[in-house]
Amino acid sequence: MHRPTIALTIAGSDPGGGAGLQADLTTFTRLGVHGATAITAITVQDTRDVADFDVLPARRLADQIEITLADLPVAAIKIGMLGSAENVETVAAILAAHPHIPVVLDPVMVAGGGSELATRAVVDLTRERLLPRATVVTPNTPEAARLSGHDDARRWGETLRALGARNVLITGGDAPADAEANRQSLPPIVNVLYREDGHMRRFELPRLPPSFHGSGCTLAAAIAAFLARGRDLEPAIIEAQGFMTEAIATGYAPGRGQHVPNRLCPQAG
Ligand code: PXL
Repeated sequence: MHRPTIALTIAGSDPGGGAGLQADLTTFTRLGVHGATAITAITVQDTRDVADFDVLPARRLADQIEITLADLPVAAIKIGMLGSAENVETVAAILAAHPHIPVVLDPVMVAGGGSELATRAVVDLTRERLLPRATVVTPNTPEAARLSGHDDARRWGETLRALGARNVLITGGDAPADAEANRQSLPPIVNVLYREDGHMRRFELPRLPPSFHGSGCTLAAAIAAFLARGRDLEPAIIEAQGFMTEAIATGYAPGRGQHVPNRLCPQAG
């Protein structure tokens, strides 16, 4: 009996299928990985913005993760929106009992449309309790600033590593406000990896359209999928970025608002 590799996402639901849990699951599936899911929050949003969300009680989140880890051989975990300080604490406590599973931490703070998805307490506890457990943390630039507590972009990587993250991938996809008009002349996205051996590596990707939704989730989920499939971190990042490049190039707007990466794209690792 063939059993595919399994990855678990711990994330919030986006009913439109662009971001969050749905982005993770479609990415896992596209990359040949069976996706298990633990829901942290139920957002009410369309492709323009988040209207509201409910956070699941921490006990119910713990139940989902524990029953899954007791049953399935989960080879990697991706963490997205957690929704409450209690949920952060709960996930940290469970992960402490599973020290060998690689963890991709996407420190979700703000939705593509601008709504806040994390309180200050969530950010503070994520820094304290989850950063030290992450195989890699994948903040975009505003998230890197908030997590590291300062605005000096040259020191974000080193600060986050000093706070305990083994590897830090700072993603540069946040488009400037006038990006739509100037898309052709914009520089590429630069992602920077700060590695646990102290070295740094820059990656360039084609620029996104300005109003993109679910790209952070998709990249982090793709890294988790390749880690689950046994890649080392850097090859996993490179393959995940290759997948993203294709998904962005063929991205589409499924509704009246933002674009989403095309996770159905034909090329996949
Ligand atoms: O893209 C960040 C994100 C993560 N998780 C959920 C979201 C969003 C953005 O909207 O809704 C559930």
